[in-house]
Amino acid sequence: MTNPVRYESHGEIAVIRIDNPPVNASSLAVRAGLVEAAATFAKGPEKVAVLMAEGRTFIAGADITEFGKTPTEPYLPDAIMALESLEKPVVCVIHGTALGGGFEVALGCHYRVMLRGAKVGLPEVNLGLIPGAGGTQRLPRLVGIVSAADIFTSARQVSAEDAFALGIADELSNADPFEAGMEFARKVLAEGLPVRRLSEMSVPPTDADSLAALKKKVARANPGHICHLRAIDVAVAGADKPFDEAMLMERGVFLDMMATPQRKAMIHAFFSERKTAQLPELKGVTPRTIRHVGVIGGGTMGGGIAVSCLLNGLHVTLIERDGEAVEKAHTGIARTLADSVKRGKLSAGGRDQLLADKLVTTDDYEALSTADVIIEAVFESMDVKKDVFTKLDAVAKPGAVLASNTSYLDVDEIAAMTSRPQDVIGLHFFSPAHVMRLLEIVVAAKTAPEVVATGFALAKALKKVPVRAGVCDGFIGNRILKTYRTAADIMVLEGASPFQVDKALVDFGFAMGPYAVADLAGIDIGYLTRKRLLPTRQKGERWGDWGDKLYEMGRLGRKTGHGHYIYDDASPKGRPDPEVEDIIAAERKAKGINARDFTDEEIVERYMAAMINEGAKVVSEGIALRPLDVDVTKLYGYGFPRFRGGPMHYADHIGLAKVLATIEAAAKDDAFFWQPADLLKTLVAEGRDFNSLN
Ligand code: T1G
Repeated sequence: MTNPVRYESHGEIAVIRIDNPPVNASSLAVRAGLVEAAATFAKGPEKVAVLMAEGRTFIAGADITEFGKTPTEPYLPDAIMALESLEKPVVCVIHGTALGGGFEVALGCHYRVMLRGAKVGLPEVNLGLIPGAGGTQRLPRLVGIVSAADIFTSARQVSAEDAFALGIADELSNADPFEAGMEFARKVLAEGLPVRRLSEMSVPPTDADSLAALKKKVARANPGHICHLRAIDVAVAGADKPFDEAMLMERGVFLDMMATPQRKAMIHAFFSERKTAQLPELKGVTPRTIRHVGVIGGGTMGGGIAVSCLLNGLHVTLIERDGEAVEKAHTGIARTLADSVKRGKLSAGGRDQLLADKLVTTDDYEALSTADVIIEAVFESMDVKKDVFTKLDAVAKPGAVLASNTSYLDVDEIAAMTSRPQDVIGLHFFSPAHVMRLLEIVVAAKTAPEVVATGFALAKALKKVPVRAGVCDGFIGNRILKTYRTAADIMVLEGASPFQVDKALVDFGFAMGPYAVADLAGIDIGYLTRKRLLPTRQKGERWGDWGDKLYEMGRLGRKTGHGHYIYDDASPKGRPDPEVEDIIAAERKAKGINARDFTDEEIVERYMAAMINEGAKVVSEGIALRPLDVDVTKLYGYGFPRFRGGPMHYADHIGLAKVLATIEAAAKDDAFFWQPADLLKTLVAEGRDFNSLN
């Protein structure tokens, strides 16, 4: 184990330099190195020490790859105490992102210098944990419980300027980490600044109302999660205890959280979203340069894609069919950018500059002749798309990537409309395109590897989470959605209320149930999908028709104030419409179905079994490369609860045999719909899980 911590003597100043790429995670070697460096400094002639890191960031946190393994000493709290208990001052220099354990190390030092642009944070709750190396005990002693709790329950990154205003940073610097540290160390020597231990400070008084309000906000923002409130509770409990006792309390809660399925699920999500771009087919493949993006269609999707590109520094040429539509598209983009200004994500000057220098809206396809990537986002009709791609083939420069934002149509068929199928790919954005992080990269049969690589490069440029998908109806996300939505419809036909289904799934952790989602997306979307699929329906197949009835009644959901739910001033978030129950009861009667009761547990079991089963089929067919690609798709595009890790991770958690048993039991009522995937049966027979395929 090479020592990633180096000790240097510069006269009266010691420099402790961490070098543990890629993010200086506080691995066992780093922790041991810090303890050793502290001991060397204690015995050495130097009067002040600078703690800094090499590379792009100070310590970015505990080494997540060590989680789940047997903890090894020195533990991080002990390494931090070895620094804090020194009798000579230690100055920590923060650059990049000092997160989690990294920030906790900085809090154990006596002074903190931050480079401008650096950030600190305690994002442990994003991993199902709480700060476990003093973050819930030292930070409150510095900024008070409410400010500290806001930081460690929001997982937000605090800018250097804000950290300075809070007293977290003692100095801001534009120098490099070494120079910044040496300069402050010289100040410590010149002014005789003493050691200053947060563990010896008292927690400032806490305003009870502010704390109560924060707890209420945190609980509402993180339904189903356990770690956020546990973090606040242990900060409160430790505030008036001796520090050593407080630290033992924090460690106890930290180890509790480490043992939870939520922690395992959220670590799975953390690494999975980074693995989706790690594909053998991309090894050694150079993406094409992307500076100028063309967008065809300035509606909701096209406008959102244009805004996403503009906000990430790309030039955009947006095409609409005529002058009026061009004007409308431009106005829509300006309005969305204005919202970004309101939310503080963009300055007003920045918005004006984007509109003036980076955006062209026109009805002239010739303006696309220099575009590197052109994304079609027109009406979901194959004829319309074929017309667009025929025009693109004529004007786009050689090597331009021609992409369709289609959400389910056959990209091979679209590619065949051009003389350059190798340059055609699917880039399926999710609405709103400038907010939703998922990007399905749909690889057609003839798509060239560098075009795939360019799709992934565009995703990175737009800060999206890319998932590679094969060509089928609905690719990964919408194909699986159709299946579990049908499972819900069948349960409603068999006796469950749509409102009971929605509530059971919200209690499971979804942000919304399928019928609230249908109202949000528009009942007309479901109506058109059912009409499109009608010719493919097979004997024995069952589906719900009440959505067509609502459509014919003009009840299109939120946009008309009436769908499954009624949306009005009295109930802006919607209240169940009892008339929908009558419409469904009439449909059951017409179809000769005798309604039965469902428990919430059975609703969740069947809904999840359908999702998992289709996910297994999607992996078997190579539409998704691995189960983790299905998990990431559902987590980032469909509101799957992150603390459950995604449907395939959840299946491993409850056991694949249980999933198969649910499907086989349900098949007694409907053998057509409930057909267990071969992969699921194989894995159960072999005693393996989905993670064995990741
Ligand atoms: N441990 C191990 N590996 C890590 C890591 C970590 N903490 N963070 C990142 N990596 C790897 C990542 O897998 C990828 O590897 C590479 O570094 C670049 O990451 C005791 C218990 C720091 C903002 O939650 O938020 O401290 O794929 O692609 O976009 O209280 O990484 O290249 O092989 O994300 O520039 C708390 C998690 C831990 C921070 C950089 N810390 N990391 O983003 O690069 S818990 C975190 C991030 C803790 C203490 C508790 C980001 C980043 P590979 P990347 P990036």
